[in-house]
Amino acid sequence: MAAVHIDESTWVLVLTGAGVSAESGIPTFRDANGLWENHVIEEVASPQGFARDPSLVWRFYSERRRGVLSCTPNPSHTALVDLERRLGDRFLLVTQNVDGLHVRAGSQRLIPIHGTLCESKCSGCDRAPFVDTALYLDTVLPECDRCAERGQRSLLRPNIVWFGEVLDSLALSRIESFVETAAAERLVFVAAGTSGLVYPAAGLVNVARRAGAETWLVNADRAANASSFDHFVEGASGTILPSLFS
Ligand code: BV8
Repeated sequence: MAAVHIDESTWVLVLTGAGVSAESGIPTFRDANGLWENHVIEEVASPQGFARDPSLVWRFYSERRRGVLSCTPNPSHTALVDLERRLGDRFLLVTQNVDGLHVRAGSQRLIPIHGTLCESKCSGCDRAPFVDTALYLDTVLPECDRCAERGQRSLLRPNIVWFGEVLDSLALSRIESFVETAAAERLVFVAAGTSGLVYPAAGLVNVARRAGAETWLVNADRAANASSFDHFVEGASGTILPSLFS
């Protein structure tokens, strides 16, 4: 099988999507055909959806919290931890996944660009997001105690970047500076387990290409942006990633 050549001048930027958690038993968005309980996910995973029916949105995220808490990392995740330990500062992992499995596998040089499922934050104040594995399945929804101290009422929300919300600018600039530094030597970009449909994540391959990167797609099928990659390795990431890097 094709292998990504790694030497002392190689920097590796990895982007993962729901496909790398599929072998841990977490259904991908494509598996669900973009639906949940017959709701279009983009509508539930949006500020408008939360404003319209916060109980429904909390049910959606609470059921996913319950799901991920019973799952464990798979060889896709551990392969990326091994690569990080081998490359150190010359490695960066950007994930679209909110399931926390990369952290549980041991990844440290990690940017969760779409947030973290088992964290909550306030929809009304700028308190920092906090770990929260509670399930909110009934109509009594969690409220911010800090806002309450000020006599205000604000609902807590999952610490997730919803459709229509901008990504954290600090995260994006951290990615850009990694690409810029790496481009001075040799940059390899690998996207794994992603359909290449959601932006700006799906555009990362073009950012890497403009910096002269060698680009690889590891996916069970041809992603929407597959033509932007130099190499396409078709199959399960849990099988491919452990032996992809020479
Ligand atoms: C933004 C958290 C600027 C939620 C997620 C209209 C209005 C507003 C915005 C837009 C609009 N139209 C378009 C946009 C932009 C929008 C977008 O891209 N929409 C898409 C649907 C067209 N993007 C945004 O809104 C982003 N923000 O643009 O801000 C802005 C602001 C206002 C107005 C305009 C612009 C925010 C995007 C972040 C959304 N949040 N996650 C949650 O998780 O609940 S996205 C969510 O869906 C995931 O995080 C993930 O990113 C995405 C699903 O993608 P994948 O991870 O790729 O998963 P998928 O199931 O699709 O694919 C899995 C793949 O794995 C498959 O190809 C499969 O074959 C493969 N696979 C399966 N098993 C395996 C495997 N591969 C290997 N091995 C296996 N074993």
